[in-house]
Amino acid sequence: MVDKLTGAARTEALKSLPGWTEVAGRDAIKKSFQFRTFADAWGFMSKVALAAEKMDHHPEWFNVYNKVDITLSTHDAGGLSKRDIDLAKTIDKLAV
Ligand code: H2B
Repeated sequence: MVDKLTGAARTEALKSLPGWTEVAGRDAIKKSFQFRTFADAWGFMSKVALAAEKMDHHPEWFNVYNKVDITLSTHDAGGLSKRDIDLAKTIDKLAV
């Protein structure tokens, strides 16, 4: 069972993630990524997909052409957990 992130640990974790914001109306975070082309966006998504599978933690995402909107939440916990923070950090590394 995964614990939801709360209190100071949650505040600190969110501070360490530039560009990620809390989603209104649900316990989740989101960030939008923009690339030069669809191929670049898809390449990024492929890398994220492999990393997510390895971490056994998966994004909710939406792609149009060169844009990828990603939402992270832990379904098993019913909200934000450390697993989302770890995946967000991995995603940020793969976006550069
Ligand atoms: N991804 C996300 N975002 N939330 C989860 O709770 C989750 C997941 N659970 N990926 C994992 C898979 C779980 O279903 C497996 C059995 O570990």
